Amino acid sequence: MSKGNFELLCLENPLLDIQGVGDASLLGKYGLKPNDAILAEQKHMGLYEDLLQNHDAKLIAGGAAQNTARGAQYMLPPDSVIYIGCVGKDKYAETLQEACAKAGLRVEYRYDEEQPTGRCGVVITGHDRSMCTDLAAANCYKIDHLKQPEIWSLVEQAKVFYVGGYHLTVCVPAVMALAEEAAAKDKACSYQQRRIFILSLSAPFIPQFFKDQLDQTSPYWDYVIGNETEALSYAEGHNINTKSIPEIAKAMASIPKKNTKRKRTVIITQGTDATVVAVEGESEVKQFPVPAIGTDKINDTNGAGDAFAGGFVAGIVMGKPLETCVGMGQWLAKLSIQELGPSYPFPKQTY
Ligand code: 26A
Repeated sequence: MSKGNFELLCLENPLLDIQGVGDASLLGKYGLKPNDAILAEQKHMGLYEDLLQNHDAKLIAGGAAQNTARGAQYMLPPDSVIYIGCVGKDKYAETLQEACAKAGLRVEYRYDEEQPTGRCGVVITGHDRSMCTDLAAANCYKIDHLKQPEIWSLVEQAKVFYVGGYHLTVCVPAVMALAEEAAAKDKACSYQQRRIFILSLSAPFIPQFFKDQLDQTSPYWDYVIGNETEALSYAEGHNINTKSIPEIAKAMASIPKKNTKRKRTVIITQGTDATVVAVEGESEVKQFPVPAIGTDKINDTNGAGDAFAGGFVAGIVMGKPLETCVGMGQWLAKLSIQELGPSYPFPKQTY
């Protein structure tokens, strides 16, 4: 396979997942919902030790967009994907680096001097996963790092940017620098150069509590990816008065856009229900059924959405048609839910 040229650059929060199987009483103890993603408060800080000591928790490389980046690299030629974020100078960072190296993902971390690497406590109950994140060093990403000449040159050579919406809690200037870079290059260069900005909605709390930050980015979305709960949360905060996912997708596709040369595409996954895709200016919203999988084959759903995004974005980088990109996303998600946590099978399978 020929090598890539780091066409895809991803930005977000590198985290180590501390994942264990729990029950209603563990969720209750920390006030967690069965299927959610939240930022940890003081009352959650005992969860991590609790998972490790009492729930046989495993340490697995996580961080939503880092999972997506590993997933995209899984499907692309070597040297296709770079991931950027902030970690501490500790063992957890080494674990993350090893996992990324194994996946062939190039990371360009900022190392914080004081904070430890971020952790995400993941409580698995059946096919649900509850995530509680202590960002720590991941919260210390700085635009100065992105603007360092050796990092910025990687930005300049990339063709596609993928930003996890979770990063809107951390460093909006870095997100906006990538968004503007994508739009600017499209203006200056020929259309074929395909500088594309993709954002993931990440979690319902992002449209809810980081609405202003998210709204700054929306004119730049060439693609926006989310699941049904995130779409509903977006609709609620944006006067989209419907609970119909296709209608919400359509409304999101029609938000005014900076780069008018490329139509916006909105992709909403719905677990085992069909993936909904709306394209700006098209009246028909497409639905792509999800290939079935026996429930006995599901290990856990942690990272399923990230894997979908990884496969989808790999398709975009390869310049594949929309239906192929969706198929690639669904395929990778199906592989990932059969693994422990946000992981992909080795030896590698091919699409
Ligand atoms: C800012 N927050 C809350 C987060 C995250 C996060 N990644 C970045 N920022 N909260 C959970 N995750 C990651 O989501 C993956 C599953 O989709 C977890 O680390 C997990 O691997």
